[in-house]
Amino acid sequence: MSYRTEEVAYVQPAQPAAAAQAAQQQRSTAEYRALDAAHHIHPFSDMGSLNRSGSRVIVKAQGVYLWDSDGNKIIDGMAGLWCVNVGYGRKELADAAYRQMQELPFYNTFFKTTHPPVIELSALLAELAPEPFNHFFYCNSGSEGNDTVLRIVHQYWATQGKHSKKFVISRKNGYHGSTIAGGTLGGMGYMHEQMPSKVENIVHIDQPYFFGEAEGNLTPEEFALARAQQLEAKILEIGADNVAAFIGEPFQGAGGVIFPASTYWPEIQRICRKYDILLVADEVIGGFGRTGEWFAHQHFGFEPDLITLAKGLTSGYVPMGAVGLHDRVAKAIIENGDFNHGLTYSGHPVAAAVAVANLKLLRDDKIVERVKTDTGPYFQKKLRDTFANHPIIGEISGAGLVAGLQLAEDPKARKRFANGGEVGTICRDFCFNRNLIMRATGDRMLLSPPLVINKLEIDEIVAKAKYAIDATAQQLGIS
Ligand code: PXG
Repeated sequence: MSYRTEEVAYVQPAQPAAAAQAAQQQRSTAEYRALDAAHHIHPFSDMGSLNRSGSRVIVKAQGVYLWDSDGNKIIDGMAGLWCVNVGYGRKELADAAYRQMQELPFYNTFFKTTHPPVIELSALLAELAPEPFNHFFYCNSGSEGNDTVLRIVHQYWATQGKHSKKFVISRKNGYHGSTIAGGTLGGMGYMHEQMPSKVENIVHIDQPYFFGEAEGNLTPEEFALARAQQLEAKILEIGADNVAAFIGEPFQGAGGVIFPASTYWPEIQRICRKYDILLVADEVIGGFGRTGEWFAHQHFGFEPDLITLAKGLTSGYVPMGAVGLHDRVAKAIIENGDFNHGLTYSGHPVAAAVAVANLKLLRDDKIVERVKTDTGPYFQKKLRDTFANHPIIGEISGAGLVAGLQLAEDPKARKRFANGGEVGTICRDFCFNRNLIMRATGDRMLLSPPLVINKLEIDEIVAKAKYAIDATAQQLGIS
């Protein structure tokens, strides 16, 4: 029996029948596609090619399943875009939004005003986050969260009289969003190439990607330590008096679910403390239960000075981002006059009300706890058992309900495919045909399902992933 039982109140009853769904739909798939192609520019897309092939039109969702406009039922192995932690169709969140829209749909938090939802949310976050995080600044996305991080870091060092601390060190193949600041912080070359300009004073060190980048006979622990020590070398190169912060995702999400060995983060923390540099954990994907801990930095055992939050904060039901400030940073910001940063929708009441309902579900339904003790270990074991000695799987990374599957030409020799991106796309297309959403990033296949997933649904995802990876190997002539 699944723990996500029938008493859960969904917004809409399931209607898997294609005919029933078609009756509800406003337009045919062909009409949707034509209008979409005519008027909608998608993010991160080659629109010419997409318009020729046509988008998949998703029309509704419930639990861990999506339905497209042709009535196909699809299992969502990516929780939307790493965000629908409580699963789709939770009435509690819809009710919270509806009530709040009637009561107070909007008021700002500038000019000496506040409102109950943002107060409740801040108090609840302080309760759920580790002890030194008691203050939160709000925005609308993870990208804006990281822009805000840069503003707070800068203001913090100004209050300390250390005006030369301007450099922020980040990592290649990290992802921190797509605003100019987020994109500069991220280490994605293909994004940098298309930016009109970059934010000044941001530099990158190498990522702790053992499978792809370790040379010689280094163990994962030795390699992770060496990669962490690149931070020290970079600080010494720039001069500690000029370095303000280091930012990293506890595990890289969009970069391929890259989990550093246990030696990495303690060393990063040691270096940051030694040279008096703020340590920022971008928890946009890792936060709110993904690894089985409330925050991914707790999984890796380190204490950041700032945390960036978004996605799972509202389970994606409405947009919201935030930055959590360690007490010592918060104190400096609070006690030193104006902080000239804010957005119209900072602490938006509807988003805040939805976030509160979402966080209470994660806590009171013991969703995060179950990821840690039950479904997370089950998912990890199932994947590792299923793909042990698979001819094209080189490693499985992850913890809790997030995993990366490395496609490899020769797994034992850690030899990647020369055309890894193409192999990933082949595999992704097989998933698509089996109605599984599994993301391909280059030659790594990624899974990050809703945290309410039950064991039967995990079995379904893993079986479909196995089919897709077997089919990929077969197409490549590898067995
Ligand atoms: N930080 C991290 C760690 C992220 O993963 C952002 C910041 C930016 O958040 P917003 O809300 O501004 O998008 C993200 C976003 C992918 C993918 O393909 C990942 C993200 C966004 C879009 C696509 O894996 N992560």
